[in-house]
Amino acid sequence: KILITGAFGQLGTALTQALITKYGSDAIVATDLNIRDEFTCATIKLDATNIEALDEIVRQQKITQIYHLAAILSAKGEELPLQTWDLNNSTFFNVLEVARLNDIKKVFFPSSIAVFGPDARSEKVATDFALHPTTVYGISKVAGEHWARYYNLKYNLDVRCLRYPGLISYQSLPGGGTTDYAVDIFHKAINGQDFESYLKEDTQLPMLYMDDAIEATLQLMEAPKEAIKTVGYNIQGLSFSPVELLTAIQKYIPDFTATYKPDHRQAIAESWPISLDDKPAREEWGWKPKFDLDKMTQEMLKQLELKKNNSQKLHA
Ligand code: VAH
Repeated sequence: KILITGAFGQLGTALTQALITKYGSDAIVATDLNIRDEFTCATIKLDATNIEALDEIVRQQKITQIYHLAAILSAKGEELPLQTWDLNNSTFFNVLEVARLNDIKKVFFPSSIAVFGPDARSEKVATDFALHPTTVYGISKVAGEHWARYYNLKYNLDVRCLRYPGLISYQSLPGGGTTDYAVDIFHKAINGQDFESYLKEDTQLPMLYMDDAIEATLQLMEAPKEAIKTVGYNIQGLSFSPVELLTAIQKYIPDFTATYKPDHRQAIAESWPISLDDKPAREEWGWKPKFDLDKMTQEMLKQLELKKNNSQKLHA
């Protein structure tokens, strides 16, 4: 059975559903600090900082794989640096220890482009470029990659990591990230509201539509162990700036407008790459994105329109 921590976060909401669709509800155990009746699988309240509680669920539910998604993201992390370091690091350490002691077959650790720093602010940053993170979140992701490598080498624990760009999805609102503007903007467009961007209009960032992120995650986790040669794979979906995303949306909602009021997240965004080289992911386990800016924009607007109509019917 597969255990997911942080199952109700932005990535967790979509990935848990995808795992249920692929393996069936009985094969999945969704956990989080705050749970909702949203999935057809077992859903259990879990504080992942509590190693005994985690160990108990792993043994009781006969878990064989763990997807550890619980974490505080980049922007929120800068408001609570010590708590973020402690929560992100101690929860992953608990997952690694419980996995080692319960002979877990595979562990997934979501890393991030946040592992890079300002010296990597360029195009096609290599997977083996120096990691000089300047956010606590990024530091915790670099530490996570090193712990993954350590447990792989010392205990032969099969821990696999992807460095996600900013994720764009319709299933839930993101929380505490620097790339969240690229999700919020679609909600504003659908609701006929103007959009205020907390990043400068020309700030390019690597992004990924959630379907591609899910596909990459399942491909990575299904690949034969000998194919995995890298801890922390770069994957490049698409890179765009707020004004490029606005223009893509205006193709379908012409009178939609935006204003730009950069805040503390501008400096975080400028410390990350513009785009990534993802040759290792393509060559070692067949990574290949499907969504470009226009296809993602169409899909997001369609899905959010559907959600809006359904909720209106519900409340009619
Ligand atoms: C964040 N969405 O903004 C996350 C992600 C690359 C960005 O790690 O913190």
